[in-house]
Amino acid sequence: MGTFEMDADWLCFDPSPSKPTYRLPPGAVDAHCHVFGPGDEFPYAPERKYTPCDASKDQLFALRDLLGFERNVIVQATCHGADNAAMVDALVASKGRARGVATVGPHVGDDELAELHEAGVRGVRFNFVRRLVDPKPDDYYRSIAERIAALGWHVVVYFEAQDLAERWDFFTSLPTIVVVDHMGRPDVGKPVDGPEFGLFLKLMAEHPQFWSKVSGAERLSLSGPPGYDDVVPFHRRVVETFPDRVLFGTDWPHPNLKGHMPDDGKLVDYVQRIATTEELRQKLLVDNPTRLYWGDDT
Ligand code: 0GY
Repeated sequence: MGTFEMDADWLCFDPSPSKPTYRLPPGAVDAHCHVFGPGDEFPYAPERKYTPCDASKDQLFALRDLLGFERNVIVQATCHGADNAAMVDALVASKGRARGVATVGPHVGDDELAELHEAGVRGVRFNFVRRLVDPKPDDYYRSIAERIAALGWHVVVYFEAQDLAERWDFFTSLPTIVVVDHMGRPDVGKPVDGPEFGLFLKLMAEHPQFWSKVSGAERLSLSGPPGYDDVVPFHRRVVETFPDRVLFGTDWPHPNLKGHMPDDGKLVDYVQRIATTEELRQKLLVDNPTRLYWGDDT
């Protein structure tokens, strides 16, 4: 047995996902995914709120190839805290085919930031989901944002819809592009034209530095698989209203899912339902993530 035992109710990712019927366009990017450990090599953080099953870089790259993506954006998961070693190891092994989003503290050294940049990190993640991280004051995050703005990086924020009003002034004062994970986790049992999702759409409309990931259908859905039908109108609205500021990601290996584990091949097929023209899919899957994460490639 390894050093870490996954939580008793942890659902491990699908070990044999289907090949999508939808053929991804050349250059497609899976812009939200993670690596977990392996814990024996890259220990999970003492302050973590969950212990997952291991999900290695080699398993991620095999999935990338099966699904037909060319590139990944690997987002630091909270089970690794601010130790970015597993994510950086994956970036280096990808040979330029992955970029990263890191977790750092306000006192991170200039040398460490330079090393992260060299490895392929282009953003930091601020996580406001209380079941995942202990809350920290706004100034903690503000000082990180000021440090990383100088590198041309952006901020990725993860929060739940009911917290947006309270965080609005802070979010809109950040000095960088701000990418919102999973569309700010709307309650899809509420109307797409209602006030809760309306506030998120207003954020995107009034603040052109905001981007949204149209990801997490399997996480947000109340109706569940196979179609995640109740999430489609929300994702579609964001894709069609802000086609140049949306990203798609599988969210593999799907931390903290309860009830079911998605077939990642079917998640790729799902993209056709939320981006209904070739032009929208080209922007969502290729042009937008390439501009944001590989824009400085010469
Ligand atoms: C996600 C969502 C979750 C977890 C994390 O870093 C994490 O631990 O992001 C979640 O539990 O909702 O996007 O991976």
